Amino acid sequence: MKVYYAPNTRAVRTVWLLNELGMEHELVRFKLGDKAMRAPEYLAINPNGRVPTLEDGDVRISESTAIAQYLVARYGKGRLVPEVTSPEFPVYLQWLHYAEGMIMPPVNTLVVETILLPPERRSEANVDRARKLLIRTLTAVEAHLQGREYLAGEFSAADTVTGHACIVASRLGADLSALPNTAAYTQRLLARPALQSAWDA
Ligand SMILES: N[C@@H](CCC(=O)N[C@@H](CS)C(=O)NCC(=O)O)C(=O)O
Repeated sequence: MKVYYAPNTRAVRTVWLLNELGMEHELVRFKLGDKAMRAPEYLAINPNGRVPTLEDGDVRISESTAIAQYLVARYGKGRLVPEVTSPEFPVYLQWLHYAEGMIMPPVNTLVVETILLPPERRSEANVDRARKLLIRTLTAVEAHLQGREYLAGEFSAADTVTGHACIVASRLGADLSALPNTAAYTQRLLARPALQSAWDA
């Protein structure tokens, strides 16, 4: 099992889940901005030149949510995913996919507008709109977490994806002070050794 990884990226989700499952893996390390991520050798593996990519024998997947779904389906042995017949299963699917569908689009805008673009090309209007949208998407997480410790019953693969997105959003400046359930949730996740070692991998 090989993971193409860079620190502080969505690749943390994959390594976190592998750690939670206790699965051995090899890391191919990049740093964001490395020319090697756009080199023909890596583009042949991931045509977008992004991380994560998972290789498992002949299997190659490069969407972090799909990787999570694959790992628990193929190797979870029932762990980290609710039973298909359980009422928590559709809840799990909803929140597993929520990160890439809803939280990450405004996060991507904030990364571009506050980190990647040179100052003269940044737009305050884009930043304001992205911040408002991000808070709206996190407010839905907040309401869902009322009375819950995790997104879908017990800790699950959905937390390694959408929980990671909540942590990234707060690190990018999303103010969680009015979102106490989400703030407590991110602290709960950050206390997990499997996440700590994925972050420092
Ligand atoms: N939807 C993809 C997004 C992958 C993605 O955008 N990864 C970022 C890091 S979080 C990346 O590799 N960026 C490098 C670049 O754009 O050069 C996923 O969920 O895996």
